[in-house]
Amino acid sequence: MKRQVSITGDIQFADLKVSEPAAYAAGATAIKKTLEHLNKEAGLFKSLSTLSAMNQKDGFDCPGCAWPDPEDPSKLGEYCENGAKAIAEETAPERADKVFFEQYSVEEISRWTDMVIGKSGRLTEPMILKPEATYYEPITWNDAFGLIAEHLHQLSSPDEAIFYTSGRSSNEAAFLYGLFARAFGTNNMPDCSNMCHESSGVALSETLGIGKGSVTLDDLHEAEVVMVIGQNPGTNHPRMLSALEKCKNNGGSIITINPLEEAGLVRFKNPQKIKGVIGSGTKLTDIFLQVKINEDVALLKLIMMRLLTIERSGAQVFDKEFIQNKTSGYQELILDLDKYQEEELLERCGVASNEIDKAVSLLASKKRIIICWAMGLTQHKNGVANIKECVNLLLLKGSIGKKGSGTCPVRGHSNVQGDRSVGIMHHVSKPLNKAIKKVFGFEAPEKEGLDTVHCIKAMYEGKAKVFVALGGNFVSAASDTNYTAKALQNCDLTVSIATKLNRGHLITGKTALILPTLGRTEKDTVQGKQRSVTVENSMGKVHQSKGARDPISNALRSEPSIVAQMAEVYFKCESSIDWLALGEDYELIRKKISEVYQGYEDYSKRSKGSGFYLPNNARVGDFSKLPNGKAQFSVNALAEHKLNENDFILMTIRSHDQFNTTIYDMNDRYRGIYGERRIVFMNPIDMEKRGLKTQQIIDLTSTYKGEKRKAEKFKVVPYAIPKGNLAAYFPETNILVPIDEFAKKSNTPISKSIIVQIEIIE
Ligand SMILES: Nc1nc2c(c(=O)[nH]1)N[C@H]1C(S)=C(S)[C@@H](COP(=O)(O)OP(=O)(O)OC[C@H]3O[C@@H](n4cnc5c(=O)[nH]c(N)nc54)[C@H](O)[C@@H]3O)O[C@H]1N2
Ligand SMILES: Nc1nc2c(c(=O)[nH]1)N[C@H]1C(S)=C(S)[C@@H](COP(=O)(O)OP(=O)(O)OC[C@H]3O[C@@H](n4cnc5c(=O)[nH]c(N)nc54)[C@H](O)[C@@H]3O)O[C@H]1N2
Ligand SMILES: [Mo]
Repeated sequence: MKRQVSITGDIQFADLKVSEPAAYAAGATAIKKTLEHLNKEAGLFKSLSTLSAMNQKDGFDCPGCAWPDPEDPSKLGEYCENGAKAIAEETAPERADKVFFEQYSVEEISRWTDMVIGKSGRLTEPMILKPEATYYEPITWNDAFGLIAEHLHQLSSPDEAIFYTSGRSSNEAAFLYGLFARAFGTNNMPDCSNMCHESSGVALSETLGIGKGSVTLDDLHEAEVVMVIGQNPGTNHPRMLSALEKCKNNGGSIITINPLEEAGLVRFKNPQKIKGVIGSGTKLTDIFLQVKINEDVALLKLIMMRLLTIERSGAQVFDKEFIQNKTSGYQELILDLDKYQEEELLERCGVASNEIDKAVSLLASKKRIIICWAMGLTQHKNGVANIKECVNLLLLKGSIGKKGSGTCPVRGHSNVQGDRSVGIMHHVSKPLNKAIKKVFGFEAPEKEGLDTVHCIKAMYEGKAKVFVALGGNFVSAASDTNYTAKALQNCDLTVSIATKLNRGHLITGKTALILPTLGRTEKDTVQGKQRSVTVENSMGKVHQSKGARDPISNALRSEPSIVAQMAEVYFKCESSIDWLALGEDYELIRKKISEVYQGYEDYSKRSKGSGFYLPNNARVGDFSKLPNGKAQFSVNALAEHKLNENDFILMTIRSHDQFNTTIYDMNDRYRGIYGERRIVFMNPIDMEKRGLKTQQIIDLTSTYKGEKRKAEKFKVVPYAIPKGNLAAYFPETNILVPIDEFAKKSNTPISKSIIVQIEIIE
């Protein structure tokens, strides 16, 4: 008997209210909403005292996004509405415990919405779902580790196991987890980056020699121009707005490139300042270029072509000396730009010519330029090309490796960058394997591992049988939900190390384990001593994080302890590594990290206080490790979409009330949406053309290679989005993304440019 679980939950519409999009972000409403949310979820008093420990020198790192804390240590303690929601979600008193699991079967829970599932509460003890069973039951930690070991030993090759990581882990846990996977014998280490900034990593490594951004927070304050492309910081990185405000106050200008005019980038009322709460706030965006979805390459080429025209007229707009000394490929880039006709590019990007001119004249006259971007650039078939065009523009201006200039891929999960830095990676790294041999005495595998998309395919095809997840909600976050669900259900065992219940615990392998772990906010104590972990922010700074509240259950274990115990039971005593010692003493883990990787010298000491920066060659303008010792210009093609007459391009985005697959609430305040998530934003002219009324219910379909996928029931909302473009929220729309449609080179699913059709049902 197969478990009858739902991948969407029952679809029922609530009362949708639509109002005008907001004219600014944050302000007094943000404070009010924060307090309302904290009061509802976690009890105001408890949360306020928890909040006050967040992002403090001796407190915990915000479990929300990866935006850095202010450089000035006296200013630590910054937080935002959505950081507060992340805390409230983790500290809410509800418990998905033994009693809860006795009451509800996985079949029943799966019919609930993602929000209701998440609100069931914190996981409090290890649970097992046995083959054929429909109810989870308790299992001891020892039995759980024994079962994992048994399954891993039964595999005919280590490559039949998969070790997924989501970016909320710590450096210590991630390092140990990667070490265990390699000691076990596989590089199958997909991580959430594969669905996120992988395109940035690939593009930046190839062009600048480091897969991370080059700027610091101070650079942002000092930039003359900040371009924000494909990013919605008002919702997803609210503290970035303070940095943009500072840049504006210092005389900087902001160019925004986005299919939507996001409120957070229009105007910002800083909730941490009296003036921000009662005043009119700071205007952020000076020039808004409303690009069509996935036409950023066309727009960036146009900008560069116009800069080139000015350069050719005799004015010096390019940094010739920098280009000469520090870069390679300039001639090829110019030849490529000369191939394009203005009209074609204008038509493709859909931006008015005079608006582009404004951006061009600003860029022509300034030197200190920073480009910030996020998922609007990475999650397309040509995601890597998008980012390489940004690098081209910066290189032309000599805006890399100098104060107030550079690349700023704004990372998502609070430690997604750190996980990567300490070894979560499906590619083989020869230097890493060599260091592992030297420090730990074993040969790490030399066969390339599988990333997220290819792991799913391997599970689907029966080539992988055990799936272990350090955090995350794989089934809902990944593409092609039906396919991914089948892939996971094909596994013999799925294991989730998690804080909260999610759909991933319901759509499982034949046997499933939930291993409950401590959250960021909780004290991690062993033998009366509190331990701290470390994380790396979006700008490459590593610092300490220490919990502030008592854990919700005494049965919880820390992520490093769980990984260490899993390894110990698997290897029994036949390992050159003392896993238990590492799992107990994080100082030891940090010592090992500093022996394996460069840049972590004196790790524990330096991570205290405001932390330390990791080495960054692009930041200091050192391109010696690249071909010819130079930063690389690149030639990139325009996006390719073959659209039929009735096709739209759909981007799947975040509402203001969610963190990835965790749904805090049903509103998207800045876009004027209240009470419902199953909506699709559409241009009013497109609605009229199809005779659609506001709130009419439609299905969204996508057909790739003859295979039709359907996401049912969305209410149409008229919105200022380019014609032919649509926007809807994920994870509800992941059903539409075919498993085989992903970015070239980075394999990131095309979550921001899915070709879809609409079917009118009511
Ligand atoms: N509160 C909260 N914070 C978060 C998260 C969250 O879910 N909630 N998620 C975290 C994670 S993991 C990540 S990766 C980040 C994500 O942060 P973002 O990347 O800001 O998140 P998205 O909602 O995916 O928004 C993408 C933006 O890109 C625009 N866009 C879409 N397609 C295109 C395009 O083709 N061209 C251009 N120029 N723009 C486009 C959209 O209109 C939207 O404004 O946020 C992190 N922080
Ligand atoms: N269509 C579409 N799909 C997308 C995206 C998109 O824009 N569009 N964005 C993609 C992006 S950018 C990302 S990063 C992925 C996110 O993919 P994931 O990282 O896999 O998903 P999350 O929703 O962040 O995971 C939430 C779960 O993590 C667990 N968790 C929370 N905190 C902790 C902790 O401290 N420790 C442990 N062990 N577990 C914890 C909780 O159980 C929670 O339910 O989704 C991707 N999917
Ligand atoms: Mo992400």
